[in-house]
Amino acid sequence: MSAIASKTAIKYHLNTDEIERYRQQGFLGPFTAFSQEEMTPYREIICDRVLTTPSPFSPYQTQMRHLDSQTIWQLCSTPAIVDRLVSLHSKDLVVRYSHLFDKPPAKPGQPQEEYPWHQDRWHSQLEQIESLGVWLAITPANLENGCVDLIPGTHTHAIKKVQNNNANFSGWFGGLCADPTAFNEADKISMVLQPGQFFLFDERILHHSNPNYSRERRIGLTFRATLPSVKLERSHPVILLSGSDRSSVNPLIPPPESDPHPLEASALPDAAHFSLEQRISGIGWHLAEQDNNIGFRWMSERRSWLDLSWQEEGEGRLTCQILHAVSPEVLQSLEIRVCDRPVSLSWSQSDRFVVVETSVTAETLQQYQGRVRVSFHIAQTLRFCDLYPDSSNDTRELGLAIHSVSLVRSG
Ligand SMILES: O=C(O)CCC(=O)C(=O)O
Repeated sequence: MSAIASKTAIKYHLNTDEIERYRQQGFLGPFTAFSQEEMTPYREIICDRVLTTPSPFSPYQTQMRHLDSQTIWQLCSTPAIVDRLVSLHSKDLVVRYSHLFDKPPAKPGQPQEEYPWHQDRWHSQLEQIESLGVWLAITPANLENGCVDLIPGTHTHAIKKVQNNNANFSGWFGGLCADPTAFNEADKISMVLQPGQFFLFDERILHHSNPNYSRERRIGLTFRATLPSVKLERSHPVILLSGSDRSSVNPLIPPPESDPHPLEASALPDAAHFSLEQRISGIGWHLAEQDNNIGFRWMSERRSWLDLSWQEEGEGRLTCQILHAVSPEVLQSLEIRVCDRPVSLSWSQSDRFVVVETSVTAETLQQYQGRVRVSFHIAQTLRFCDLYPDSSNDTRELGLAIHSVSLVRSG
């Protein structure tokens, strides 16, 4: 792998006033990287092929997609963004993280997706802040659909975080938000953006976004660029954005050359026996793990699903082996749906597993033509670090750990 990114002359310099403003405010923009027309095909690929497929490097389909989607990489590496990052920071830069913030329209009677006031430093273990943030609008981002709000100047100091049980606050923040007495919300600047526009921000800036009160989803791509010599806390690979990497402290991989594809029904794993350590076509799962040679995946969400190939006719018998549950209550709350229809479960215990079984009608199984979707629904996810504060630093949201799913013809 070449440790030198191909590069032409810098075209989109920031001037000294802009650099000074960035240093003082902790953010800068909006700038335009793409026209709205140019964004249309990018948005389609993101919605159809990226947000519908699992991320090979994260339990969340929204994260680290610059590593497996050429479209996401093209957006991150466009000169209008890279040149400005370079003129702010350094000519040697890698991308260490990306996240598609896909905010659905708020539904009446359900918690609304609001990102509380926070500093990204909370999530980052980097010793020094050597990290630049970019937020690029994939759809419009405005006051109605919850664009990002920022408080100028808050990047210079750490703001205390406090517990907040506001049901609207996104699970990404573990019930925490910035101490509301530590800043004045009236100072906020709202980043209203058209698709293709972006802003730059310091990872420590205090920011937030409201629920989406429009009828369309609001999608933004955010990523972090850092110096190649910053050793990352996780062993994720990085991709060179600009300049060269002489330090080799992180695994360096080349940019992706294609986009992921949801599997065709014929390419899906056979429903007769699917072990969750295999590549999964589905959403809401942590990366595969092993416990005493038994492969499994934890559910990362309250609804996790997978698709399997079903070429049979007639009724089927579905069996699922559950290896662990984050709590007995979470296990008891399990509902399974097959092709979006609830099924009634019978429960038993084998030596290692809790086994749930059900029969599924032929009509249900024929619904998706060759594909059967099995979805697991639980009342909540929990974190071991909250359940066992003295003995666990596992901060992942967890539900059930599933070992296998099997669907065979029964009639
Ligand atoms: O997209 C949003 O609404 C929030 C973004 C955010 O919190 C972040 O990029 O850290």
